[in-house]
Amino acid sequence: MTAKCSKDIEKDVCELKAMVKSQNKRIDELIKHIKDGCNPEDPQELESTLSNINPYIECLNPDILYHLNLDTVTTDFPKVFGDVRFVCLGGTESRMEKFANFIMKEIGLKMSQSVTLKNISAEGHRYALYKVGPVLCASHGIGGPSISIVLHELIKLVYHAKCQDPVFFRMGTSGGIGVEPGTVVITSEALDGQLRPVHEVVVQAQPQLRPTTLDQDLAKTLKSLSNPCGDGYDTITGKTLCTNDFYEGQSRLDGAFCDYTPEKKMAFLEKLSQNGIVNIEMESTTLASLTNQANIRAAVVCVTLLNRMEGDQIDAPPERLKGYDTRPQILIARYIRKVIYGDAPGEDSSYSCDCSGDQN
Ligand code: R2B
Ligand code: URA
Repeated sequence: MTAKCSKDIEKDVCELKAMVKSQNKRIDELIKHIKDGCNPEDPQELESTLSNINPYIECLNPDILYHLNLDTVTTDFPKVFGDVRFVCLGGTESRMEKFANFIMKEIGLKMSQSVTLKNISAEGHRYALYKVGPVLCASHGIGGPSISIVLHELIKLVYHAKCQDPVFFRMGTSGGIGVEPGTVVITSEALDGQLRPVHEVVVQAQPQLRPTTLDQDLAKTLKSLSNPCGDGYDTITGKTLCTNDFYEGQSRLDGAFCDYTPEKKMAFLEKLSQNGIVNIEMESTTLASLTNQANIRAAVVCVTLLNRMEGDQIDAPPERLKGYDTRPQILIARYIRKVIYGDAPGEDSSYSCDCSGDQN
């Protein structure tokens, strides 16, 4: 080994030691700050705070969370995931990887520069999953069926891990109804394609209608963390229409098929607006109903990419779309910091990312 080489190794070891020391210090602080979290004395003794969970799960050993590439025998869930307090979901893998790196900085966790965050579910080849201290970041794909599968498995994950009162968020994109593109919408009520506040699940050939109740206090707290003057864009609360299709389901004129007139399209959007609907997306009813069923607090925060009253195509320049994409993430990061550290609104660092502008 040359002198230069051993010097380099010494430097790396030094850097790693410093990094581990600072991380340990931060983790100690986090544990201290997390108010209603796990009992640090004995996390294994806690009970899950979830309700209505499938009783047959107890008979599974292992329980295989197939799409997340995890199972309860090879992973000690309470040990690995027991500290999770926030589960953040977004459409694409790359958005969630960027959010994971962003939230790591926001909550003050550090990693060596030569290390990258690991996608825990990479081998499942379906969804991405990152863990950053008390924050789990997962991708959910497009539409109800896709988010439903990952939610079943994430809910089982936090159940097996005995996480204490985890909060779930969807951070996404949407089409606005009569609002300025770039507006952030916190969903007050999620309605399905027939404008009902339900999520229809067909079980053994029978349709079941499940309520899409979202936590109103959580929505209010999120709203209170917005800062329209400082942010430079509006954050509003309103109803969200959740459809099973991006084109005909959202009354677009630019799908492969369209059997209605432009007048009918506009009449439908007007009807939505009159019902208090301010945006349209594709996952909110599923997220709301599954979390509601498990007694999990949840919120949906989506940025609008366009005003559907003015068109159907998403034609904003990529740079602008990239900026829009970060807005829900900034709000959710403020919430997480507030819960962990008690930050006052507006104390966060702003998020500028060099990301590739994924949408959904
Ligand atoms: C918003 O954007 C996606 C469609 O482009 C969908 O996942 C959604 O809800
Ligand atoms: N996502 C949707 O579902 N609809 C839009 O118009 C934009 C994003």
